[in-house]
Amino acid sequence: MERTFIMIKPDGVQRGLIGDVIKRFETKGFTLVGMKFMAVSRELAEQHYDVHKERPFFQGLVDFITSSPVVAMVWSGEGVVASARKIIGATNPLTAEPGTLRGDFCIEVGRNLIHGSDAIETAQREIALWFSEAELVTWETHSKPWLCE
Ligand code: IDP
Ligand code: MG
Repeated sequence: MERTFIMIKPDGVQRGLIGDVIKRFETKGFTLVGMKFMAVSRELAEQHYDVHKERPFFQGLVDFITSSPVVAMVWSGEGVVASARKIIGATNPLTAEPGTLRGDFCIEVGRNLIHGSDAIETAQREIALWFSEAELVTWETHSKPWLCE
C-alpha cells in the first residue's frame, strides 16, 4: 500500500495544532502506520532538506526544524502521497486554498506548519530516513469495509 511521510513542524506543535492535523488525515480515511514526537538533529534536518541545500533559506529552515520538537508520521492508503499534498495545500500559506491545512492555519512560507512528501519516490526516501522498519506498524482498521469497496 502507498505510504507518505508527514511531519508537523515546530510551529504546528508549539501552536497546539497536532490534533487538528492528525484529525484531517484520520477523518479522510488514511491509516496511520508510524508516529513519533521528537527533537530533530541538525544532521537529520540537513538530510531531509538536502534537495534545498543550495537555496538561500536552507540554513534558516534547518535552524527552524531543529528549534523545537516535531511530530513525524507515516500514513498509508491508495493515492495518499498526492492526496496529502492537497490536504496540506500550497507551500505559500497565503496562496494555499481555504480548507487546506496551510490555507486555514498559517500565513508565512517559513512557518507553514507541516511537511508532506511530494512524490512516491520521495516518500520512500523520507520514510527510510525518519523511521526504521520496526517502528512502522502493519494493521487493518475495522472501518476498512466502510471506506473501501
Ligand atoms: P513544500 O514543503 O511545500 O514541499 P518546498 O519547496 O519543498 O515546499 O520547500 C520546503 C520548505 O522550505 C517549505 O515548506 C518551507 O518551510 C521552506 N521554504 C521554501 N521556500 C521558502 C522561502 O522562500 N523562504 C523561507 N522558507 C522557504
Ligand atoms: Mg518539498
